[in-house]
Amino acid sequence: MEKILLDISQSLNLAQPLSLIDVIVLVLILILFVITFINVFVSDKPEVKVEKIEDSKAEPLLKQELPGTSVKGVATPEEEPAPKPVEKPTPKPVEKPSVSWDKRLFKGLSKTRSEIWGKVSTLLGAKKLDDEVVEEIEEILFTSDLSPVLVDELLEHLKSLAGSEERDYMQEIKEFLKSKMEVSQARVNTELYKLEKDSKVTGPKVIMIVGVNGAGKTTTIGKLATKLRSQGAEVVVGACDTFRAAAVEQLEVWCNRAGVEIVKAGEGADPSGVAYDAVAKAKEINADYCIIDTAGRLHTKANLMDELAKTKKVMSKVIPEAPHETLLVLDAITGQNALRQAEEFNKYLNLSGLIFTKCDGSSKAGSAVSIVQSLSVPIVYIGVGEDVEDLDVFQLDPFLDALLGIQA
Ligand SMILES: Nc1nc2c(ncn2[C@@H]2O[C@H](COP(=O)(O)OP(=O)(O)OP(=O)(O)O)[C@@H](O)[C@H]2O)c(=O)[nH]1
Ligand SMILES: [Mg+2]
Repeated sequence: MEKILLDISQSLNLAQPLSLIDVIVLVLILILFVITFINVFVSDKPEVKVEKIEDSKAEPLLKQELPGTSVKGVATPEEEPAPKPVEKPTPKPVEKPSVSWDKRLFKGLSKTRSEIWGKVSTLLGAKKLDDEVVEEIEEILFTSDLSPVLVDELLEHLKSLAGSEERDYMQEIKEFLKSKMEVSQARVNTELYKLEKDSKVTGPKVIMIVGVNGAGKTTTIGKLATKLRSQGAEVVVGACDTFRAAAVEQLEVWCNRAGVEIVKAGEGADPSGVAYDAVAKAKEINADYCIIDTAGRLHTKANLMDELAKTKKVMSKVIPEAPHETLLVLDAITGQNALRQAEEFNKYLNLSGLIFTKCDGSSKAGSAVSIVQSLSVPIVYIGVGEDVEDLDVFQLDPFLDALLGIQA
């Protein structure tokens, strides 16, 4: 060993021969050097690959790839603001309904039927109609969204029937409610509202849709446009909710799916101008329908209600009778407050009809009777869900049968 060390020292021309400790220290230094080299140059760090996106393609790429995926194609925050989250659910394509309208209506009204009218029916069927039973029925009916005046009237009516020959009380209740609505319902221009293949209207019929925020205006317009288009009608939709960009996007999705034309403007544009252009477009192409979407608003905000009245008025400059129909969308879940909304909208816009949406879920639907009766404005469409097929023309008898659980 000593000989080898002496030889190495001589061949390196060292002044002193290497000791064993010198060699160990040298070997350790060499190992340290090798480890450092491997760490710095050979380790496989993840590769960050940023591809530049063409301006016009930036948005779709960002939308598709941002949520927790690779960094491919991500622009810096300074260059590109993060896309706004899509607020509204994407509508489903129109399919042949697998469930009939009658069944949808019956299912939609199932909650109010079981919580209100089913209980009333049980009480009326099982016991004699004495004061105690009337009191129990009264308690239930006060949660039905029928106005207190109507509840009192109905109870008086039931009491007047007690003691006489055997009665079908649920049928009596139906006749009572029907009597409160049928005069107004008879005013519906059935030709215009029929959703049937052969119901062709002549010239553009302009339908203005109004209501408080979130009542279901845009969704209803999407469903209507889809249904009308699928019958071959030419439809133009006016996107007059210029308050939010997302509102136009939401309507555009529906219109693209339905294959109908949309007239729109940028965020913050004058809604009256859009309404004017939409009606003008409908006239120019001789469309069958022009449906005007509007921004939701509180019925108590006078300036916003005035703006709506202005939008309504401006359309008559293109077609003197336009809008032919001004329809208020009411969320049935709103209950008795819906009557206040309807009164205010009617004051500003002289409504020609109502659309009752969200009659499924937790709605009591009883407010429909009070509103139709006190405003003398009929319900023209009813919505019982989010699908296109969950909207149909309102018909009094099937509605009351489904509400009360009467087998037609
Ligand atoms: N369950 C149920 N949901 C509905 C019905 N109609 C509409 N909706 C839902 O209600 C929500 C609001 O609907 P929109 O059509 O955006 O309401 P809007 O009145 O246009 O709202 P704003 O434009 O914000 O005033 C959406 O999630 C719809 O899918 C219905 O009949 N039943
Ligand atoms: Mg809307």
